[in-house]
Amino acid sequence: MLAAAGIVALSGTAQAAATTLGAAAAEKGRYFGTAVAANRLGEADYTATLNTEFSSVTPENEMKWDALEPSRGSFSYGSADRIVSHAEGRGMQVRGHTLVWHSQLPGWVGSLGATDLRSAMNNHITQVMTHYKGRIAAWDVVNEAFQDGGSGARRSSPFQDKLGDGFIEEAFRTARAADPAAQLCYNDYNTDGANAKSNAVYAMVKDFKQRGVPIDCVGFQSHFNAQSPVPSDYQANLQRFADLGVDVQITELDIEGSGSAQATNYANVTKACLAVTRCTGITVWGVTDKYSWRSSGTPLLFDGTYQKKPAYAAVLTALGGTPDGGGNPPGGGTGSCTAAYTTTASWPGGYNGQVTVTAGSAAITTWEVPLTFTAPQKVANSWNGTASWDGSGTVLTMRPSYNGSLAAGASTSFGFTVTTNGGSASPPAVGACKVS
Ligand code: G2I
Repeated sequence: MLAAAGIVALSGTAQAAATTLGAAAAEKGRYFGTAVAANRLGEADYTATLNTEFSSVTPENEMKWDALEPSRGSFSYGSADRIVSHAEGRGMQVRGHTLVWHSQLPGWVGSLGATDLRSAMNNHITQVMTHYKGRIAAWDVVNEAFQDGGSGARRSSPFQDKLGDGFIEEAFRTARAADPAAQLCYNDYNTDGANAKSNAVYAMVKDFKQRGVPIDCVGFQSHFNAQSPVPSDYQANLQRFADLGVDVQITELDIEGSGSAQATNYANVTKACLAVTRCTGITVWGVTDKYSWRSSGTPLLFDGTYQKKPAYAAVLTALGGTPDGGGNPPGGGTGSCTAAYTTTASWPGGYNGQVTVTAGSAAITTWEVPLTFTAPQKVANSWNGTASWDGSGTVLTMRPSYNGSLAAGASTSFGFTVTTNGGSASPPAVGACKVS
């Protein structure tokens, strides 16, 4: 039944360009993520933008040591769990950030002697990774362990100072044992071009690969501004790491500035990732300028009122998508469409729904249909469309997953499976089909 519904033929042959960052990145085999703060998830515009545009999340502060293990052996997962469940409910992946870092470290860690510190570090990694086992795509196992400047030396930290250089290797080995399914990353800043610091990280990764120390990926934070611009060898630097046999990811991208200068920088970073086969995804360090850790530099893709900035359009275009002109909701398409709903199967506790989208008297290139579900219903699965949820988690907007073109009068269908979740089995309210 599902298989039959999944192969409904689409008319037309041209591929409709994706209209969101996540969908456009997916067409390139990559994710597009953002840092998320748990205490903003109640803000409707924040969550709507998150749910519509992004396919991966990184908790901005909620998985740091001070948040998760504020006192020794006592773990508090509440805020981090909220982000992980939000992501899982919407098919987004999660980057875990971060297990071992000199900053946001509770005071008790720094006062331990070497033996206790070693066991506290390994215990922290094991407990946290076990709590989230199988649910985190990639972990920043060790963050920012190297000094800035020309020395290429390790940064002083309780771990470095008391356990020596071997702490990084030990952390990665412990991490692999705790969740073998998670990608294990080393993450740092000012390593975005070739320099003494990135050369030192490169040497470490090369050594790890040669000796079989488990490492799968290197994160390039990519915090840029006038003093720290996008390096001209950005792509080459990503490539040399990838050539060591690790994935590379852009993990905390933000670029201070505005207008076309900012847009050009963002486009260049995006193109660099696309040009490196093993660059598997991009994460920007926040949804909106107003909550950025450096908001005065307006470094993100959405402004303080969640309007798309020129940088947004530049990234979307670089990913092969089509900006909708900055409006929200999108508009400006020509032609018209209608949407007709049928329940194709039902059983105690669930039903399958199907919506047929039909173009009006002119050909259309893409469409969207909003569906409002009755809480606590959940959409377990959908096919033949790209689903995005609004902030409240009740309105699902379906768009074409691949080819949105319909000739005049032609139809296509998408479908979904709903679980009633103990509530009513009423079908969704189907909003107007819109050409976008
Ligand atoms: O500094 C930018 C990033 C550099 N790489 C590692 C990232 O983890 C780091 O993120 C920032 C967060 O964006 C900030 O939000 O890390 C900062 C801490 O080092 C975060 O700032 C902290 C403030 O220092 C705290 O006072 C505040 O309570 O954010 C906390 C939560 O808002």
